[in-house]
Amino acid sequence: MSNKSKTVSLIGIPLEEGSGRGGCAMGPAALRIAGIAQALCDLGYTVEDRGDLRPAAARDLPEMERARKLDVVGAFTRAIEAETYKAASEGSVPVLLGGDHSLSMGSVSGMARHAQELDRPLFVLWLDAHSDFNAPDTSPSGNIHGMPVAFFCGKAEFAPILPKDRPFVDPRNVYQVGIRSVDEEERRLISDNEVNVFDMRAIDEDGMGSIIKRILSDVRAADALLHVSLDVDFLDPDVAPGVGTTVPGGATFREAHLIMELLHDSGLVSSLDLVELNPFLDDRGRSARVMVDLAASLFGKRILDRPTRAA
Ligand code: HAR
Ligand code: MN
Ligand code: MN
Ligand code: MN
Repeated sequence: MSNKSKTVSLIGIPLEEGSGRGGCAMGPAALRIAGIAQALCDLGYTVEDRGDLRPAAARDLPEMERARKLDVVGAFTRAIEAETYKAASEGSVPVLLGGDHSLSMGSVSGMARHAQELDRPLFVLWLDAHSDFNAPDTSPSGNIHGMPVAFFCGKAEFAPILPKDRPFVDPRNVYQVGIRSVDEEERRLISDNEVNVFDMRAIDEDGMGSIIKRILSDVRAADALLHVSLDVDFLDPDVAPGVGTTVPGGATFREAHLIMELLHDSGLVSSLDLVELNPFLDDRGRSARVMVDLAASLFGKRILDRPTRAA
């Protein structure tokens, strides 16, 4: 996206109940302290911080042993869906400051509603160690942050969180990159549903640049909106230790940085999640700063000017 005159809406999501442990609720504060607003201002955007969403737990949602804290996560899903949709409809780029990854149930659903109104498809780039395609009946943990992709693709129903007739994302329009931790039944689900998965082996064999360029050319060919969801654990734990579910062998800072620069050059990104940052587990704010730096690159920060090459 090209900066000047564009508005970016920061939406804080102090949600940790989807993750089964404490800490992610401090994520929005850490991202703000690490300078997310200033970094985007410096790039020429109008930055509007909409503060933190803090909905009351939904009393109509049942307790489910296989979907823990559904009343809290469901209430957030509704509030996030509405706020993301609203920001996008007003012409700004929603940036969700997480918060655990269950927040994407709301952000992606809100963008799907926006895309439907524009009569365009929504594609999702999922940068994560995990596929997050569990459903309550397949999840080994019952933690909802392992289920958002199945939810926004219409493949995991809990109890009626959002209207049944809402638009879903076609799983064939979901591209997962960095994957290296998939549960047994989840493996079958992502393959049956034809999710595009680029695991670490694919990255090592083909290179990050060529994979991302392929994905971006699919997005462009479909004239789609693109939502990017960046989980801290996409990165190697040496780069970003501030997350509850580290998995060794993750993306390097250079690979992540290249993705962000290619995304910026493409001009295709319409919304972004920054998720799973757990400041309680971080090392003197290092992971928070890495996330802000990557976001800045996605929004156009660059080291040198160079002629833009076709992606
Ligand atoms: N697959 C495991 C589960 O469903 C772990 C999911 C962990 N998810 C995240 N977000 N940390 O990617 O319980
Ligand atoms: Mn995740
Ligand atoms: Mn993850
Ligand atoms: Mn950069």
